[in-house]
Amino acid sequence: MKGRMPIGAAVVITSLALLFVGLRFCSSQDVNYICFEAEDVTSIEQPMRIAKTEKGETEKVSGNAFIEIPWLKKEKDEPIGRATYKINISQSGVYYVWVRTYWIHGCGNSVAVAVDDGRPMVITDNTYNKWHWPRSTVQVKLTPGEHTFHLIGTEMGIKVDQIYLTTDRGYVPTGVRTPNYKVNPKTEESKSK
Ligand SMILES: [Ca+2]
Repeated sequence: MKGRMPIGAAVVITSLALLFVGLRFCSSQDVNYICFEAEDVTSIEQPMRIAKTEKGETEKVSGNAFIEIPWLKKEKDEPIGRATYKINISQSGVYYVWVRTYWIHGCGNSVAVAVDDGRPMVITDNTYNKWHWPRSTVQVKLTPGEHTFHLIGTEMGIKVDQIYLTTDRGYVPTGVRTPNYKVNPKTEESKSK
């Protein structure tokens, strides 16, 4: 028996080794995310439009601007706008999609998102008169390279401040997030000049 490791110790060491490998594996699969301003559009179709925050508004809005669909008279089934964003993904993976929204009531509490030619998926909840991130079950599989993200109007009276795509399944954004991505970097530069 001399020189042999007790079974208990071997199990512990093996478990620790597996845990270590597991942690290494997890850390090598870096969480990737992109967060950008909803108003930083590549293109936008009316009546969806870019709006600025007004003086006296108490809740913080990132970039002091957002996308909105105003209330208007429209024909049934008439499109109510769409914003598109050219985004560059560096790491492939399943991305969980979040949008920071403001709903006024139950007749204006949804927006749809789609990526490339994918089907639109609706994000909605019942939190009103407050900027928030509705709990989202939207996920998209993305490959590295350029993709087109679509924000599609489904109801009027809605606002969208920020968009957040993350490979971290458990992540839940809160408040205003710091954007780490510019859809139109040149436009931003020329604006600041
Ligand atoms: Ca914004």
